[in-house]
Amino acid sequence: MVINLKVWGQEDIPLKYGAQRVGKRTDPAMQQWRDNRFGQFIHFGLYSILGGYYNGKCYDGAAEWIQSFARIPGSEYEKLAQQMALPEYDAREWARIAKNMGVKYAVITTKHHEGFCLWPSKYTDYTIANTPYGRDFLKEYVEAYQAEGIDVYFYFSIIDWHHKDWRSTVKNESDSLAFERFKEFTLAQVEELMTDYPAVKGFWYDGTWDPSMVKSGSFTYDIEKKMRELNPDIICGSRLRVDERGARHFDSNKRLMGDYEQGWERSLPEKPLANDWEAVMTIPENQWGYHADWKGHVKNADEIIEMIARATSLDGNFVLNFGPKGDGSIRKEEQKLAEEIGKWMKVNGEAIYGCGMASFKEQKWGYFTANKKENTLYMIVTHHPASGLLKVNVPQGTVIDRCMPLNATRPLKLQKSTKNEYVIEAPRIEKDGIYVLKLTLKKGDSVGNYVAPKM
Ligand code: JFZ
Repeated sequence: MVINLKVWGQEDIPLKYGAQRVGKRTDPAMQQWRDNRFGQFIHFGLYSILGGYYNGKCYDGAAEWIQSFARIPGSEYEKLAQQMALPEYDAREWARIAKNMGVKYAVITTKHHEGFCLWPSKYTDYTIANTPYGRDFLKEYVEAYQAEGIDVYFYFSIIDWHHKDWRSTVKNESDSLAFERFKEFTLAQVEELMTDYPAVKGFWYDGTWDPSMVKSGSFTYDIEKKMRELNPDIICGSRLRVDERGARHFDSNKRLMGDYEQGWERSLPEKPLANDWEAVMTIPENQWGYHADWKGHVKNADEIIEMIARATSLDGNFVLNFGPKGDGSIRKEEQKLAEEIGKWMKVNGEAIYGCGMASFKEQKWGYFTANKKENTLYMIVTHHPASGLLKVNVPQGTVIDRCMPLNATRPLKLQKSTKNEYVIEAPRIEKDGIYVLKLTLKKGDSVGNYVAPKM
């Protein structure tokens, strides 16, 4: 089942800046990342003030890219910092919304491509310190989320459109000197974030696709190394890394660079993967930062819950993006969705948190997930059959003792139809909703690819 990316018999290419570790991490910090399963992404920056509009014109591209799409001169764009007053920002309110939605971790844009820093960095003046708001936005955010028991991760863009030493391509000696200085600046900012916000669990890097990065060899290698020196528990996604041959995410020997595959952008894998992975998803189509006009399809709660279920059933994490408004408030549509998802997670979250892939054959009704520690199996039913009968194929010899809907108090009737199949009579429990059945197996039978300990 598991895809092995390494081609058999192929010699390794000697690499100086390839993967720094081979195989999945097994430490508790990484296990916590997996157990969390569901996270929130926040895109917030100066672009949030524009909301997709510049000089009265609407730009339909991703709102956080407006500086580039609308070709706004740096000297003009910079002035937005003077409008960053955040009258509605209340970090505790954001954290409550996230907690209520049921996320266990959150990723916040400390600095997006625009280069504006949400923390008072001592390495640039282009920060929250020099706005009417003035306070340390990031510190308030971290403390509020922490207080709700939500793990905090930092998004950090390597691309920095504002920094004088950033180069998209390195064409000559002077570019090369500038880019060296830029590397020092980036390392200093990462160290600053890790030192001043020691609660941070990991980094979600972005913006390493430009030719300057792809050709730089040691740049991203050194960042990863530095982070691990500062905190061996730190979790780093694969999008940071480029090896000296220009391979991204996976090095030239097909080994994942970083702790989890960070390439699942607005899509989920179809099959199990050999590595840890995380998918990030927008609520509208391709909008991360606040856009006043969401055009096209906007996802509904069940659509998102199904993706969370699918990610869990494939041993991956799922992160849902929010783009708060420039005044610091969270738009109504996002609040409503957060509430709907939260309502479901409160009843059914035990089929998600701490769960992963079960070695049971997928059925048309939805997704299996398993909690291997508890040896329980869950059926997340997204497609209730017209017959009201759910068929469950079990591995030879496996016995299901009990089938309990998570939103009811009485077990459902189980019928063993043939040697390896059970039929569950499941009247639609909650109209039009996704529901979860918890299956208890006979002692010693296994929910996953291991045999449960005998009790
Ligand atoms: C990047 C950013 O440019 C974007 O603004 C947003 O922050 C998003 C989360 O990340 O966009 C990407 C990055 C990688 C891919 C696609 C869009 N990719 O690998 O397909």
